[in-house]
Amino acid sequence: MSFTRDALPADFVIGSATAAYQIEGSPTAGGRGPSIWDDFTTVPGAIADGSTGEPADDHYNRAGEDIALMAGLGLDAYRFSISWSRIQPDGTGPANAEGVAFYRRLAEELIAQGITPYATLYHWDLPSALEAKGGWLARETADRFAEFARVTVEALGDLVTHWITLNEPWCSAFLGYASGVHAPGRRLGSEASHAAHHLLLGHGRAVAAIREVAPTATVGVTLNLYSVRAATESDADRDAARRIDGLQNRLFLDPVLRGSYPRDVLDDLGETAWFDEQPMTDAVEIAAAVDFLGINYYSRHTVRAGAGSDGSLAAGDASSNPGSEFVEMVDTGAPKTQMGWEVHPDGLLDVLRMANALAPSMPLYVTENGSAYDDAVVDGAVDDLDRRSYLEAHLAVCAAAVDEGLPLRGYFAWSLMDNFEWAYGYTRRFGLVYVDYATQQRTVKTSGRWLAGLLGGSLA
Ligand code: IFM
Repeated sequence: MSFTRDALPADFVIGSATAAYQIEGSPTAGGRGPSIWDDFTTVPGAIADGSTGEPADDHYNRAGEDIALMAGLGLDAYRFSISWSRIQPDGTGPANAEGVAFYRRLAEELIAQGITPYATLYHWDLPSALEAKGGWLARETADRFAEFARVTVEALGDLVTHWITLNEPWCSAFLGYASGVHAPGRRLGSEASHAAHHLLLGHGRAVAAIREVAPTATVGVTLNLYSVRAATESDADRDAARRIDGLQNRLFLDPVLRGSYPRDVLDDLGETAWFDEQPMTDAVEIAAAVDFLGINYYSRHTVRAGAGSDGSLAAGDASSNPGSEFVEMVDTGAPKTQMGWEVHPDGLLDVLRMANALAPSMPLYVTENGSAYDDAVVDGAVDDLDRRSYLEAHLAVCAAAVDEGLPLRGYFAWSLMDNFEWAYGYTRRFGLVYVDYATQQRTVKTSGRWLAGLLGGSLA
């Protein structure tokens, strides 16, 4: 296979993505307040290698060098996230000037290099002060998020015109509040769906706030979607697929794009009554018109009904799929990345079609797609052929999607550089650029060199 850029429209955006906590380091610099990830990383056993987000990639001090790398790669755009607690150290109030200054310098330098900034407002790092008040289980947090969106767009909206409210609210809600494998580490089972609702309400209110402050801004939200299929045609396995598709995809797609929750999923969760008690106007707010949908796609789920699907299993409180704990992921034997995630490029087409079926003219972006492999520097080079193939195969699917008529407008590789992979710490590398954490030396991997070749970049 040899993919070339002319397989995609000339205005198709190709960039890379990162997130604040995963790359910035410097957790107290410039008046930054603590976030739930600063707290969670101190919990014994929470992070595989006992690490924290300090120093990560020391990007807070090396942003100029990293933007030069992006320019060398030939990227059209860069998707980064804004640390809420750099802007509002306590999660509320006026913008912290030093935090704003950091992101203004970043955006100015990107623009100077011809790279369009795409900013995500919430990539999982809730200010600790808000978690102390209930975090995303508290309805009030939706208002705090809208306030954060407002002050941030007021401060940066002359430079940044592309905004993403939330990144992967499924992870924030269910990894954070159901299984507790992510911050804030709470294990509440189905009650995590209340966090999902408040995240979505926050999204809707943030969209409204951004529209007031910056009426011409382009605003979207990013969901992590999966291609889900049943292992067999049995009723039980098909029901397992319905449940996981429901929790992962429809619980988020439906309210954002159609203005209502899927009842079957609320029933699976045992939360229909709670959702029915919420103000009717919430649905309207959550369905605030967006300009695009961001989709993070990594893998496919093949599922079956495991032991306990007959109801004999007591509801577990530490599953990321509350109410459907008995559903098992099936190993199809297909190649996997170091995360254990099956490599299945065609699943990207499935999720693009899924979103398009719900909102036919909605512009779509792949806001993340990438792979972790156990990279090593050998003679000054990182020959990550698996990642290069993964990237090439998924870009080829993007071209097929565009050819099919899907309104796919761009693709962001996860990630620009190796970084703090949440509960896995630094044990998983997703970057196009290798980072030696001891020296902070960056080495562009073969995958990055391949992308630079595609994009006409000029690497040293
Ligand atoms: O590193 C994460 C990112 O923060 C969100 N999406 C998935 C990536 C890989 O796990």
